[in-house]
Amino acid sequence: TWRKLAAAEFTGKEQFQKEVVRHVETTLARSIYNCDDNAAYSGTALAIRDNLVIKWNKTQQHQTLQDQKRVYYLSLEFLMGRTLDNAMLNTGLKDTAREGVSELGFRIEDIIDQEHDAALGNGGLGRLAACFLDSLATLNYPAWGYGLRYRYGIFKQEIINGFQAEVPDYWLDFNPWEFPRHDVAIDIMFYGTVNPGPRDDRGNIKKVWEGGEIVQAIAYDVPIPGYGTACTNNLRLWSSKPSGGEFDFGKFNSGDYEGSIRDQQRAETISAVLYPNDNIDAGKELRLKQQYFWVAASLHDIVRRFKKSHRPWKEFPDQVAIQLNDTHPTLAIVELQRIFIDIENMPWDEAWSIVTRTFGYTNHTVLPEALEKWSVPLVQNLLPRHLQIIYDINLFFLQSVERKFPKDRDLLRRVSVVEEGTPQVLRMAYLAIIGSHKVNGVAELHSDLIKATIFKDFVDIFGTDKFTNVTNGITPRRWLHQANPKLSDLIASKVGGYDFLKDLTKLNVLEKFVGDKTFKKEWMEIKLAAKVKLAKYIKDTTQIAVNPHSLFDIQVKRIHEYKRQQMNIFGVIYRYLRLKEMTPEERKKQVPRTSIFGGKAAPGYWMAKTIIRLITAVGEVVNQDEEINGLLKVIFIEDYNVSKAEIIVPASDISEHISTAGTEASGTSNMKFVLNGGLIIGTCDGANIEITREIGEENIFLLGNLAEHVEDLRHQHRFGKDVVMDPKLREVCDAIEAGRFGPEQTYSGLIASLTIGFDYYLVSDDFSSYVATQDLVDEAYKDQDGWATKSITSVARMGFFSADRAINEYADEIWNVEPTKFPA
Ligand code: 26V
Repeated sequence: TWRKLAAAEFTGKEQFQKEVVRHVETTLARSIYNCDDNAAYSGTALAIRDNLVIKWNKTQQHQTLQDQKRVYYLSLEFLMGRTLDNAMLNTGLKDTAREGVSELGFRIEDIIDQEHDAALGNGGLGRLAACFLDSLATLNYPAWGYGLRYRYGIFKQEIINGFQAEVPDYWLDFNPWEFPRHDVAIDIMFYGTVNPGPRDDRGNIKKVWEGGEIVQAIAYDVPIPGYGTACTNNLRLWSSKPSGGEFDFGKFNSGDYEGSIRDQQRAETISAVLYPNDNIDAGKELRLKQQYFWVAASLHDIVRRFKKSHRPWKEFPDQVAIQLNDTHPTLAIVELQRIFIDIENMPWDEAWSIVTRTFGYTNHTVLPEALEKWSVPLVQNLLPRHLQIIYDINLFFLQSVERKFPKDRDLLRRVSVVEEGTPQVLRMAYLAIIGSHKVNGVAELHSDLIKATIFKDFVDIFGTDKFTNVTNGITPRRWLHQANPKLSDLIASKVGGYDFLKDLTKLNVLEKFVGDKTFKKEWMEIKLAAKVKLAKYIKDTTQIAVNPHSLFDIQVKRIHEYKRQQMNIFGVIYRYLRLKEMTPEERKKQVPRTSIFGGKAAPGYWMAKTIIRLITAVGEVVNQDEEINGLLKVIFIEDYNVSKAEIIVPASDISEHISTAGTEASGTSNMKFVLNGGLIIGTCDGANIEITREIGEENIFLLGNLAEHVEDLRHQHRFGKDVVMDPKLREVCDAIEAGRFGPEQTYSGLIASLTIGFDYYLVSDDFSSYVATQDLVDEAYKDQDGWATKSITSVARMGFFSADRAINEYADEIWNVEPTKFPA
């Protein structure tokens, strides 16, 4: 009977419509006579969700039956954005839905637009995790993501009087994409003490961690549909709540109502908010609590699943691959070792061998301020048993180093997990390296740099084979097909259908058509339409009119000194000063430009906030300067996020990726922009280098000093005699200091960073190259046909940057997993 009654997916428009209406009427208890866009979104989402869930259940059953090795991707951030559109496209239901809702009186675009972004991440690292989930499912890999279910994602950015203000992002009001699993509840302990316990089988006195505070982890599951496959993987997010009931009834009954709720709140605080820092480590206790809470719950889950297979422990690494997305989940290494030795009574060496064969560690940054270091007293207090295990891991590691490199005391000091100082701190990256079998960087230059600099000693100790590169990638489903359907359709019409979305190297067929006049025209019309759409968005949100025929120059990413938005805005000021000097005749020859910025500053990052203020202030001056007459507009797009990126990315003529060489590990928006036919102005940094290699030097505008010269230049800034600022940059600084963009004091810190701050990010060294390269961009843009050739050729050569390629490399080189075979 059950089998006969099993839920079935709907097919076709009528059934879809019936499901939408049923959900609006019964699931939501709303009248269909006052169904607005929002109710229509809910109904549509719930209908699509039903089909997704059926696939999801089948996938999970099938994967369990197949009993293959699984991948677990541990990430504190999953920057998912919206789900509905992606779910419809991946399951092939979008046309059905479009027609279905249209007959009900709605536009699918309006419905899609109702959804709140799932913004559980800061930037590149979190979005990479989301792209990887899409690829894992699309390629049929049995994979789970594990993360935290933050009640508040990254804050909403508002621009008030030109300055950033932060507003909480409460996104869970209506979230049809998650399924609470109240039966998957795991007790997690903090604090407490370690006491001697009974003897184990080998006669050693056991260490017992006890008496701590207990918090419960509740699983929330999110289905992750692959594109054009039934495979629907699982993203499991943990939410914290107090263990054992909502209230302390003792306190409650004695009248201490507030006290009874306080414990509840303390527990719930753990998963309450995403830390909004990107590339900066603040070392806060709550953050460490988040990390352990999530890691412990995830490992408990993974170990429990393994135990159900009744295999011997030594087969654990044949069934389980765990990838650490940066050092944030490094405690997983310690926790698994603890489970093995304290709970499963395994000897240390046997346990450690399993642990190290299980984990892989991905490094995403070389910036010293982003490398996690936890204070020893903090860890001692919160996780006393883990600290002991870390000391043992470190001791055995240092002993092995001593055997290999006898009497090198300084080497031992350098590679120790424990860094001396007051207080002592734990270097989490070192622990991650020691506890993993592979360590990878995210672009070639970055992987080379970590081997040559921050992890050099570890290459000497472990050998070079432990270190590898997997260049990042992006999912072409969301970043081309979903964000830019017209371009995707045009490409499909030339390369023989939509197979390129599953094998992006098929784009190379496009090169045949670079000489095709009508194709080129259509190509450029699609770009213009994307610019018109962005211009409309800008008009609707800022009231500023921008000319869609001007050159759209876009830099959207987190605001950070190393990413050098300051260099961009200084360049804009320089351009403005030149335009002001010109005669009307000279002005007529200029290429009109719209400089578009977007991105959030970490709330405590004062310099980044000053840079935002300078951008908005320049906009205020330039946009209303009638003399300039539309030759230059400066726009700051408020609250840049994934769904806004989907509007912005298709609309660039040129995008900026101008980090100081050697600082941007990879960058991924660079790939998104090029895949959408935009060109790049950028430094020789991160994935820009590989993009150049793939698309050809003639198709990218490179500028600035190379990574290999950065150290020398910094040294010169600090110790060189008579360091003079680049005269063009001097002129810009003078204009700022003359108060042309508001009170000069507002920017004194920013100017000081270039002078008495020794210009750490080398703006002064790269500025004239930057300005000259922007002139080349103008020249190139005057030749629209040549520009179109560059654009098409670049897209044709972008196949390498699919996240599918990256995931296949991880699967082969690091995880040793195979895709699941599904019955036809
Ligand atoms: C670090 C920290 C430190 C502790 C507090 C919160 C926090 C949040 C995030 C991070 C990690 C920053 C590293 C990161 O996002 N790296 C970026 O990773 C991208 C994907 O690999 C890469 O494309 C970017 O170049 C890189 O900056």
